Amino acid sequence: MKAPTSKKKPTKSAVISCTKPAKKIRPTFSTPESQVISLTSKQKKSFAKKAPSVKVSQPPLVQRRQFDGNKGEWSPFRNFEPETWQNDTIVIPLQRGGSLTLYPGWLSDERERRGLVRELNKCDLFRVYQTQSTNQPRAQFLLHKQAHDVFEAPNPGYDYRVAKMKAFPLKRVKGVEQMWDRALDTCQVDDFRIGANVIYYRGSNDRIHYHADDNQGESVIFAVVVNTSRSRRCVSIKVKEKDLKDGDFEYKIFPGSGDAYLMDELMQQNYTHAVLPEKNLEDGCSDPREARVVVIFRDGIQKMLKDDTGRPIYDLRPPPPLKAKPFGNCVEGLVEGKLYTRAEMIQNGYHLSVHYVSVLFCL
Ligand SMILES: O=C(O)CCC(=O)C(=O)O
Repeated sequence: MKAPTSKKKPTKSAVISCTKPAKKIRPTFSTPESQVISLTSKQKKSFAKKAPSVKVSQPPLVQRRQFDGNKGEWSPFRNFEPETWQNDTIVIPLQRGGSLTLYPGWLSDERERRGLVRELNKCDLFRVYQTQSTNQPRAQFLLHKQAHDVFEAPNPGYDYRVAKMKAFPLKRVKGVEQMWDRALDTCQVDDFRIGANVIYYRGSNDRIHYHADDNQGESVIFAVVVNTSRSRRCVSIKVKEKDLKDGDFEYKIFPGSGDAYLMDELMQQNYTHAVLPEKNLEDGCSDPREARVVVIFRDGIQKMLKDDTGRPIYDLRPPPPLKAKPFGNCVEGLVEGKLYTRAEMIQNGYHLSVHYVSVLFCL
């Protein structure tokens, strides 16, 4: 694999867009249309109360903090002005190995981004996967050039231990198909052998925990942020090893709509990353204004999958929060002595009750 570089000429507007986005190319659609329409009246009231006074300050693109081995503590997070620029990209070499490259304004055409969000809202391909019987807090699917139209057939996929995700044909989402070759060019690879993974964070509570993309020999992980809120989501990057060394860095990046970033294989060996949740609404519901759509082009080892462990979902509104229910004979739906699966208990919020262990059995 050749070292990924950008062939684009430096443009001032792109450089500026990483800290002070140019109004024209920045998206103004921090809440996708479909989600505005689908708000409950309670959520609308909560927005109405907040809306006039909310000033969303845009975070810088990168922040970092350093570990002081003598004191055994971290410095505060500080804005990071990278020294290494290649054309209009920012290359951050990571001292434990690997690198992170940022491409501010990679998908700068707002119409293209809006079109893709509309297409995704209508595509009916999203699925939710489970980790230990709990729904992962995001919706996603995979696209691949070689995937068959018949979903039941063995298809290329992404198997990241807890979930097996089989690809749909790339042509099913024209907006991603259009981006594919340009992404290949930026990453300087011949193909994305794992595919393009579309992830939809439906609201503030949708997220991805700390992990490394090291399941299928991932050598290129190129994330294009199609849509995010003005406050942007934080992608946090930490050293993988528990024992910290003097001088270790931790990073926070805040890619805006249209920005992209690339992680390499070595980074996956030495660091973990996460997309952190944002603040929920006052009533505890996940805030749909914090929805985020990202397309992740992955190269690595191709794997054919027979099964997919996801469940299709057609409603991209944030799922309701898990509720704790008081225990007692009057608890709706709860039958004393009945057996419940772990998933049922979590779904209904019974697991949060301090008494459930005395009468329920978790299978
Ligand atoms: O949404 C993102 O920016 C990152 C997603 C991610 O961490 C992953 O798919 O491995």
